[in-house]
Formats: sequence, C-alpha cells, structure tokens
Amino acid sequence: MSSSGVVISGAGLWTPQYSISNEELVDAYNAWAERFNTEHAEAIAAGELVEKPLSSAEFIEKASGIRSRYAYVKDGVLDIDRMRPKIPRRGEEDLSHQAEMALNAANIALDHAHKTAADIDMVIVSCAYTERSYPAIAIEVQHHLGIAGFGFDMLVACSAATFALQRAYDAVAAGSARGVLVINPELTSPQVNYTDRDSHFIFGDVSTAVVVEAETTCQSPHSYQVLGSKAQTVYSNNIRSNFGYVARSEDVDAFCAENLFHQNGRKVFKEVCPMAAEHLQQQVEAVGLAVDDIRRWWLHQANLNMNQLIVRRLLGRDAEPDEAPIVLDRFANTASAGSLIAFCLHHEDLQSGDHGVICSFGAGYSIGSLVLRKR
Ligand code: CO8
Repeated sequence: MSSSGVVISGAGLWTPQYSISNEELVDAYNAWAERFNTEHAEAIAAGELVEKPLSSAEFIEKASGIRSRYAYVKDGVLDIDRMRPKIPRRGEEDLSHQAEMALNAANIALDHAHKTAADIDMVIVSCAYTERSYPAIAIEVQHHLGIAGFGFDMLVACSAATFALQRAYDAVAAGSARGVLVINPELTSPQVNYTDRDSHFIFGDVSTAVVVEAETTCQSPHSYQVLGSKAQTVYSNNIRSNFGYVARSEDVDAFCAENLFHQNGRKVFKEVCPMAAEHLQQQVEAVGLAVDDIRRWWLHQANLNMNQLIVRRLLGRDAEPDEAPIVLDRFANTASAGSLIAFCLHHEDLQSGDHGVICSFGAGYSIGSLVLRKR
C-alpha cells in the first residue's frame, strides 16, 4: 500500500488496579491441582484420570518472560473453589465492563491527540472477545463519548488491534471518516482456564486506544504517518477457543476446557516466528525501507523468546532493549493490546523522521502490521 496523509495522532493505555504475580498464580494452581490429585487418587491410580501436573513460577518466567499480569478483577482467580474472576453482573442500563475499560483508554488517546468527540466519525472496538454480541460495545462507547457517526466491534484474536488500525487507515484515506478511534479493551481473564497448567499464566487484562486521522487535521505533538499496512491470515487450529452459542445446542458445558483458550504453544512458536519475520521484512521493503532503517519494533507481546527470535531473524543480531521494547514481564500477553502497550510506553523519545513498526501475530493465524514515520 502506498504512502498516505493518514496519521496516528494519539494513543492511550489504561491499566487495571489489580495485579497477580507468578508466585500467587502458581500457589493457587498447585493447591487446586494437589487437591484434585488427592480427591481422584484412585481413578488416577487406575489410569482412568490423568494426574494434574504442578506449575512453577520459575518455568513461567523462563519460558515466557512473564512475571506478573494485571487483572480487571482479582477476586476469585486465586480461590481454589472458583479459579475464575468474580465479576459482578451489571444491569442493562449500566455501563458494561468492556465499555468502561474502553472509555478509560479512549479518553487518554483523545487527550494525547488533542481531539474531542466532535473530531471522530467512527469507533472500532476490536479485541479477542466481547462480553456480548449486541448492541456492539463500540456503539455503547460512541454513545457515552457523544460521537456522531458509527461504531462496530471486530474480533481477530491477537491481531484485532492492527487489523482495526488498517480499517481506520483505509477509512481516513478513502475519506469515509475524518477521525477514527480504535479501542482494544482486552478483558482476557474470563477466557483463561486457570486450571490448565500450560496456559494459566499467559494472559492479562488491559485496555488500549489509538486515534487515526488525516495529516491535515493533526495537532498532536507526537504523530506518526502511516507509510503502509498489511493484514495477513493463514488458517490454523493451534490456538482455539470454541466458546459460542452453538455449545448450548450441542448439549456440552458452554465453559468446558475446549471452549476456553487452549493452544499447542510449541507449534505456534515454531510456525509463527518465521511467518512474522518474513511478513515484517516484506512490509518494510514494500514502503522502500530496509530493516536497518527501523528505529523501533513495537511487537506483539506473547512470549519473550518469540520476540527475540523474530528480531534476530530480521536484523541478524540481538536487538537492543530500546529497539524492540518488551512489556511482557509486567503485563503478560494482553491479546491484541500488546504491541500497542509497547507503542504507548515507548514512542515519545523518537525523533522526527524515525521509523517504527507496529506488528501483531497470533490466533487465526493472523499477522498485522503498520510501518510508521514520526512527523
Ligand atoms: N510450569 C512448569 N512446567 C511447565 C509448565 C508450567 N506452567 N507448562 C509447561 N511445563 C513443562 C512441560 O510439561 C514441558 O515438560 P517436558 O519437557 O517434560 O514435556 C516443558 O515445561 C516445556 O513445555 P512446553 O513445550 O509447553 O513449553 P515451551 O517452552 O514451549 O513454552 C509457551 C510454553 C510459553 C506456551 C510457549 O510455547 C509459547 O509461548 N509459545 C507461543 C505461544 C503463543 O504465542 N501463543 C499465542 C497465544 S495468544 C493469541 O494468539 C491470542 C488468542 C486470543 C486471546 C485469548 C485471550 C484469553
């Protein structure tokens, strides 16, 4: 895609007040697993049930780079009689949980962009999951901000943010919207199976938002011209959640293990790293740059080793910490918000003319990227 007068002019990060350390999570999981193994000792001995393996905080940090994660609600997650957050149900007239998370990040992004509701025509709420099917969370957010125009929700797992940014870019480039708010309220904790040793540690809750507009209307002190963007998908069953209404008709527990997040993490690692590196190289070259011209890589945050491998493939060397910032240690994997957290926390130091790339990769498989130049 060719160079344009479309810019990212503001970004917002909202972080929940609660956090859960690896140690807290592992203590709860291990207590749950030990109780399960004791209660089912006979069946396990008879080979009718598989013993639950124990987790380790040391393994989690070494395998993923994650030390802690934020939680929208912490209550319930560490309770071995519950093993899921206890989120109070809100009435239909009240602000929904995800709309609240979205508004928190959207207001920061609007502020950073020096924009108000009157400058926005389109709201996209894009994330790995929305708490209801309709009305769209985006329309609720639009209503509360007092934005004319329209909003819709999009689900593309870990690439939801970058794919939505491409929709925003296209809309502004085509003239169908003057300004677009892309918001990613990633409420991942209700989707996590906290009784699954292999994935109980992966995800955290957070919300990010970005304002996209035309160069001609931009008043922001930190703005980035979008030089190119690309969305790419290749079908894979290696990361899945089967949750949906059909479960009700299939007479299965709507929240059984197969309907929550599960993955073949090793295969994902092996297959996605080369795809992401190739995608990034092609995108940078498509806008007439070389990988060495890129000052900063704001990469998806799923796994530290994954990001190190991708950058090594691209640059032929390890990246300096400020070339490809990592936020996993504090935030864990926040689905589509990861690359935007990295952007929010690590962009203001860039100089005019510096180049950077936002890139996500994950379930689908899906890969999305935007090549940016600081104005
Ligand atoms: N504690 C202790 N030991 C463990 C644990 C644990 N918690 N988990 C695994 N082990 C053990 C295993 O049993 C295994 O032992 P052995 O060698 O004896 O068999 C050993 O450690 C190694 O296990 P793995 O092969 O599973 O471990 P890896 O080193 O591959 O690391 C990772 C596991 C961290 C999962 C790694 O494979 C990874 O990160 N892969 C990339 C996955 C990825 O990027 N996934 C993206 C998913 S997110 C996404 O796409 C968005 C989805 C939508 C969001 C949904 C929100 C909920």
